[in-house]
Formats: sequence, C-alpha cells, structure tokens
Amino acid sequence: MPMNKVEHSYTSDDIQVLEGLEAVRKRPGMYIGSTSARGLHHLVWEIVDNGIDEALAGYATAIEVKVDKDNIISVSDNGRGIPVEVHEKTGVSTAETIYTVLHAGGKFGGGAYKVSGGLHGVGASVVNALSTFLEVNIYKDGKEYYLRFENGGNVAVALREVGPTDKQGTTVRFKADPEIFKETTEYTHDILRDRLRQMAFLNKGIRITFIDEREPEETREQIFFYEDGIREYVAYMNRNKQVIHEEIVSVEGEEDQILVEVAMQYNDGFVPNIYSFTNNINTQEGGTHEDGFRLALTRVINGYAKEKGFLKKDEDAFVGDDVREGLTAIISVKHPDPQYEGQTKTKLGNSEVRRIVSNIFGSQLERFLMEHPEDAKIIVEKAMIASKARVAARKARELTRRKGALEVSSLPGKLADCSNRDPAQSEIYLVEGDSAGGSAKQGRNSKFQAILPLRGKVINVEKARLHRIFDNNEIRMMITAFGTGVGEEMNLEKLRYHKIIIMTDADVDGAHIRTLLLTFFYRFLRPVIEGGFIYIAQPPLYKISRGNKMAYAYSDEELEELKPDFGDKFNVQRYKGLGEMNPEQLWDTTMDPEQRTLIQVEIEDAMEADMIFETLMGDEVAPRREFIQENAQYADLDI
Ligand code: 1YM
Repeated sequence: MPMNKVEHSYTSDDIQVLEGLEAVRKRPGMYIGSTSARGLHHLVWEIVDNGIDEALAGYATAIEVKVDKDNIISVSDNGRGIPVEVHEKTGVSTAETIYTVLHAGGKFGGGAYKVSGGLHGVGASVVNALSTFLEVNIYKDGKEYYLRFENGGNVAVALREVGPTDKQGTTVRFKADPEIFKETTEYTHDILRDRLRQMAFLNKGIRITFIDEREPEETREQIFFYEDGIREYVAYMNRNKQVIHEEIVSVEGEEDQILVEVAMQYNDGFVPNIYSFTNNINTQEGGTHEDGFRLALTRVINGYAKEKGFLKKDEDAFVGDDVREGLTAIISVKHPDPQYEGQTKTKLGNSEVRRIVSNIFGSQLERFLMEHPEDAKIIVEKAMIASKARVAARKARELTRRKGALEVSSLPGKLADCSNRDPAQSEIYLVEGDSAGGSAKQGRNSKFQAILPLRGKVINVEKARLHRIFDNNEIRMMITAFGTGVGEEMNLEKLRYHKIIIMTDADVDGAHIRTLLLTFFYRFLRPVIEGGFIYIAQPPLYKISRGNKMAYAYSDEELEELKPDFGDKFNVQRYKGLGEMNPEQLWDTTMDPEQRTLIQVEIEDAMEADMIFETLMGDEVAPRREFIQENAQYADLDI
C-alpha cells in the first residue's frame, strides 16, 4: 500500500504519544466503556461525532458512514478538512496529533466548542489506538492529503500530499482490532442505522447517509435528512399512534451559549414518552433540562386553563402527571460544558439549565397556546380527564390499601410460596392457567420455588386506566407477591424473589400473555427488569420417544436433530400447553435449575422496547401485524 514509507525518527514527544495509546490498549474499557459490541460501535460514534461537530460549526452539510464486507468503517464529511499544518507543540501535523494524542479535541483548533461526543468523549486517538489500521484522507484547499496508522496507532505513512482535488472534507477509514474486541468485530446494522437516524433528527439539516455493503441491494443505502429536526422526531415517535392535535409544538432558543430545543405532541394514550438529550447524548436519568421542561409545562398549562376558565377552583389545578399523560416530547440541549450526574452519568446536573429551559420553553408554549386555541382546548381537556382519573385512582388505591390488599402481610391465597426467606435464593413462577399451575405446584421444589397461577389474560395495561389496573386481581396478586410496591412507592430492596419466571404455553396465547406481563413490568416495575430479575421459562415443544427411551425438543430444529437417534420408528408428541405435562415432566424440562433454560429479559434500550410494546399493544392494528410478521421467526408465534 504505502509506496514511499516516510522515515519517522522518535522524539520524546513520540514516546509520550505511544505510551498514551498503549494505555488505551491496556485498559480500553476506561476509554470506551467496554470491549463488547457496545464498545465496538462506540468507535464509530467517536469519528461520526467529529463530523457532526464540523457540521454544527457550520462548515459541513453531509456525513457518510459506510460498513464494508470486512467490517471496515469509513466516515466522511464535506467540511474544512482536518488541519494539516505542523502543530507547534508536537512538531508533527495537526492531523497526526489529533489521532495520536489523548484528549486532543477542540482545544487544538480553538473557536467552536465540541458539542457532540460520546459518554466518554475521548475522541479520535482512542479509535486509532484500538484499530489494526486507520487511514485519513483530507481534502483541503484544492489538495488531497493522506495519513496512515497501523497496529494500534503507529504511524505507517506520515501526512503527505497526494495531489490536487476539487473535493473538500475528511474521510477516515479504520478496522477495529480483533485482539481488543474479542467478542465481536462485526457491526450490527440496526444499531448503526438507529443511532444515525437519531443523530439526523437531533441535528437538523445534516444529511447522514448510511451504506451497509453487507446488505442486499434494497437496504444497502439509507439517507437520513430532517430539515425540521426534533419536530420530525416527535412525528416519527407518534407515527403508530393516534395524535389528538395536528400541530406539533416546537420551540427553540439560546441563552448563555446554551441552545435549547423542545418539540412535543399529545397522543390518545396515557403513557408519557419524554426523552431528553444533552449534546446528542440521551440523558436517560433526566436532569435539569427535563426539570425545567416539566416545571414550565405544568405552570403554563395551569395558567392557560385558569385564564380561559377551564379550571374553576385552585384545588383543581393540574399536577405534573396530568399534563404529561400521552405526551410525546423531545428535549434537546447543547451545552459547552455539561456536567453529568447519576448512577450511569446520564443525568444533566448544570443548575442554570433548569431556569433557561423553563424560560425559553415556557414563554414559547404560552404563545403556542394563544395562537392555537383549538389545539390548546384539546390539550387542556385531556389534562382534565387525566386529573379526574388521578383523583379516582387515588381513592381506589386508598381503598385497596385499607383492605390491606397491597400489603405483604396478606399474601394472595393462590400463591404457593416457598419456604426459603432469602430473596437471592427464591424464585417465583408466574404460570398461565390453573391446571398448569397445579402441575407446577406439585412438581416444584417448594424450598425455593413459589408458584403463582394467573387465570386468563392479564389486563392490557397500555389501554387500561390506572385505577382499573389496580383493580385487576392478577395484577394485585403479583404486586403483593413481589413485595416491592409499584411506581413511585416501589422499593426494589423489598423484592421477595430474585427470579421472577414467566412460564406460558408455547403458542400465540402464551406469547400474548408474556407480552402483556412484560408490558406491565415495563410500565410499573421497570427497575425489576433493569435489575435482571425477570426471566422467561422455555418449556419443550415436543417429546420424542421409542419404548423406554425418550427426549425433549425445544425447537423444530432440535426435533430433527434428535430423530436419527431413535431409528425410523418413534413417537412424537407435540405439547400444546404446559397443562399436558405431568408434574415430573414439568420439573424435568422446565423447572429443574440443573436442566432448564431460562432467558433473562433485558432492556438494552428502553426507547426501543417501548416502541415494541406500543406496536404490539397500541390501538393501531397494521403496524402490529407487520411487527409480528417480521419477527415471527424469533417470537415463534404460529401465524
Ligand atoms: C470523518 C471525521 O474529523 N472532520 C473534521 C475534523 C476537524 C475539522 C474539520 C476542523 C476543525 C477546526 C478547524 C477547528 C477537526 N479539527 C480538529 C482540530 N471528520 C472529521 N473536520 N479546521 C478543521 O475546530 O477549528 C479536531 S477535529 F483539533 F484541529 F481543531
């Protein structure tokens, strides 16, 4: 490749550089979080962020990300091109400096601050350190330049002029080092696509092209370009929902170099979908920008409703929950010096942001309501319905609490509890139907396995209102048995079982009940999922036997694999339900910790999970059918 390898003599600066990159290779997790698939994708984000920064500084309009068949990534932008002159501190080109000195970010060029940036915000040199090779092509002022590193950041070709060009911008090409990324160096199409789409929503006017050369022709290239940014993001999030007003509220402003954007629209559901971002990073734990948004939303809607005579008495005033029911909102802040707090460092801490977001969003929302009286009326009326339901729900809860129904002291009668009192060693099986429940009770090891049979379909929490949900017998039994309480009152430390195992039939109904249960957990007991306490049991689909010899198959493939062991005469029984198994069979196949397979339920990406639940549970039928058809192979639904 490199025709004229440029001699490189070492100076003390070089040695420092190599030590820096060596430190990254020694402890990659410190710089990119992990060396799992997540860390691998992080490499792409680091380079893309540099292109986004160039676009946000006003110099680039387009970014292209390409994955080739060997999982080599190239990222291009049409900006100014990375500076090529010799850097005064390092004595080598600025381009080389950026790719070899840790934390060499915007400080070098001065001027515009770096707005985007992954959680670790460490930049290009880390990507270089963790790659088998990395090449940079710079197109600047009519000339093309080339620079190449190999084996974790060693200069293979120092920056050199290649020739004339009429292009402008930067292209970076790299291959992740399999010695670092031992789990995988293969990128996941959907992860790249979803994040690039999100980036395009969050940074309006930037055209992001995604090319995946591993894909068939039809899906190989996608372009994400949103002139209206987060306004279009909200429309996208509501695309499978019934919106209740046409016009999306959309707000933008700047104070003290802090850029604030908010977009929101109500749908006919009850669940709020509010997502906040700081410098393009999803602040999952919220923070001061979200606080400011909530404060202003409640204040302004109350003020408007009062002024227009919707609210007669002060004590009828809306609380925050009332004005957030069915609200889809994106809050995006760009901050020159964000401070993150919280367990996962995804909570914005800068206190001035609360006031700034509240002022900018509040005043513009006020104006929106004045200028769109019909939308305003619909929004206020929705809040009034929510507020009435809230009062009714409170009364219902007080009632149930008085009856002691949600207290741990009175466990549900149907629960066959285990004798062990240590949650870490205890499991509870949620079993579909009384008859399977009966078999499970007989088959279990009662020392550590509790059984709670659930009758019929669990109520659909997506559609039902709060007070009806808590009236539902199955839901109440579960809450009581788990011991944690729900919603704001929930306490994970009180969880009575560290394995909550959903055991349903391997058919459509079973899949439906499983989804209903997961929706319920997702909405009301999210920390229980996040804590890794929810599992799905895997009952066998078939029993194959001949004389005394028999085996269980958990999939069609497994059945086919087993058949040769049984010669040509054998019996195959297809289990239509758990109820067809006797207690020993149920123990052997599905409950015995030595033999069973459990699938742990995870929420990798709460946003994505939310989308799936809504597709499956919401009012719109077409997207649900589409989703089920697309995923039938994974969900093993018979359709
Ligand atoms: C595909 C990745 O890195 N683009 C890129 C990076 C830079 C510039 C332009 C740039 C910035 C400035 C001046 C400045 C960077 N420059 C620096 C440093 N795309 C990609 N495009 N001229 C060009 O910030 O003043 C770091 S990144 F340090 F030189 F400023």
